[in-house]
Amino acid sequence: MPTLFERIAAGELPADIVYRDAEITAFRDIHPRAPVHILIVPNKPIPTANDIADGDAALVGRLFLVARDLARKLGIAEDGYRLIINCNQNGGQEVYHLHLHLIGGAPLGAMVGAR
Ligand code: DGP
Repeated sequence: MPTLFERIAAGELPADIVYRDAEITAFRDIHPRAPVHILIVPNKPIPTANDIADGDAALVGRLFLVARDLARKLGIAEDGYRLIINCNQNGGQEVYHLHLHLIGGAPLGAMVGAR
């Protein structure tokens, strides 16, 4: 059963795609937490950060390069932004397909919410 994000990457489900190549797709988060909120995903399913294999090093590195380029393209690079990967229950992960959140366009406040 393909994951939600695998289906978006394959073009089977609609999304506001901002970048796509053979390995990586980036699209706007459906529930944005800031003026810019992009999800950058590998096209192949890697469920969580725990499941990143040694052989995925270049692919995971490229997620960050795409984030860097999108931050510039979307005009948030200079003011700054946050990159987040949530893992499993305590990390608040909702979709079990690895994704890098690129969030910016406004001051983001504390790194982690108050307890
Ligand atoms: P996380 O908690 O790290 O697993 O974040 C999952 C994010 O995915 C959350 O911010 C909302 C977003 N999301 C969930 N379903 C969809 C969808 O169908 N389309 C889009 N564009 N984003 C989605």
